[in-house]
Amino acid sequence: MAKRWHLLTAIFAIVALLSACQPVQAPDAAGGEPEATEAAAVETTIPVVTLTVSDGRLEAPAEIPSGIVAVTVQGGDPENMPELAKLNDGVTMVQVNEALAQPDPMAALPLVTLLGSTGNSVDGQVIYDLAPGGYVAVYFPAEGPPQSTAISAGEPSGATAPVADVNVALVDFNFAMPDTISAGPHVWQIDNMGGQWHEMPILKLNEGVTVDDLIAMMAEAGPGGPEGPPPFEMVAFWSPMSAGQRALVTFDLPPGEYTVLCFLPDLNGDMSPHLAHGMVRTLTVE
Ligand SMILES: [Cu+2]
Repeated sequence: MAKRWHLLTAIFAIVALLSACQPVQAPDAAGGEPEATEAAAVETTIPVVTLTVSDGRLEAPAEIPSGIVAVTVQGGDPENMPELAKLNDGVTMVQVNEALAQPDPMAALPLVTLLGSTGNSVDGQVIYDLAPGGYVAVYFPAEGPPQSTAISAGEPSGATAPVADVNVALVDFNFAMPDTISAGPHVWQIDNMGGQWHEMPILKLNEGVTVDDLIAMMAEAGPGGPEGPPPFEMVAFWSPMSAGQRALVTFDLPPGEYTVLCFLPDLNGDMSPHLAHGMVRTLTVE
């Protein structure tokens, strides 16, 4: 099959935007002093926002809470999920839609802040701490133009985020994370503490394939990346996330030895994939 494998294709391309100038998400407005008037034992349930792909069409609610929110996707392909992004200050949906209509939808990247997402979470959810304001859900169907839906985040949910037991910091250019974790479900907290965008595919390389092989294949490929069957199995995937963003997701990885790396181009530098700058490491699940 001619499917491109390094995921820098249109889907993630949108995302590819920019990096350098992503605003850091606003400080957690909902995280201050709890309302002390009610019984402290009452915990607010995390509201669930559902993005739906039905017959190739993206649907999303127009209004959602800000603060701690779970986002889930119904329908669609785990390897081609709708992505949620925040509109950068002053950016309008008209501008985003005009950019998405360009031959290269990468044109939308400077306009938004990518939140990152996955099709591999145990519960089908990703938890974010959303600043109030305008967001866009974007979906790149297998055929036809990109689709977008405007979403406005209003009053804080008042919910509290779960406590993570695996912490990953994405930096330029590495993953600060444990070398070894136990098998079974873990709540991962993913923070992009770098200066540009990063992603986190978790791969099982095919027998005999090395990271240097991947770097060479990407260097030889044309725009859009290598074609053909990937020389690895994608065990889990965290999609491109802008600098300053945080999310929580529950992964349940089977025991094994995995390669964690970032294929995204160095937008602030020579455009070579981050793994070529050393953004690759091994994760053992036992
Ligand atoms: Cu990266």
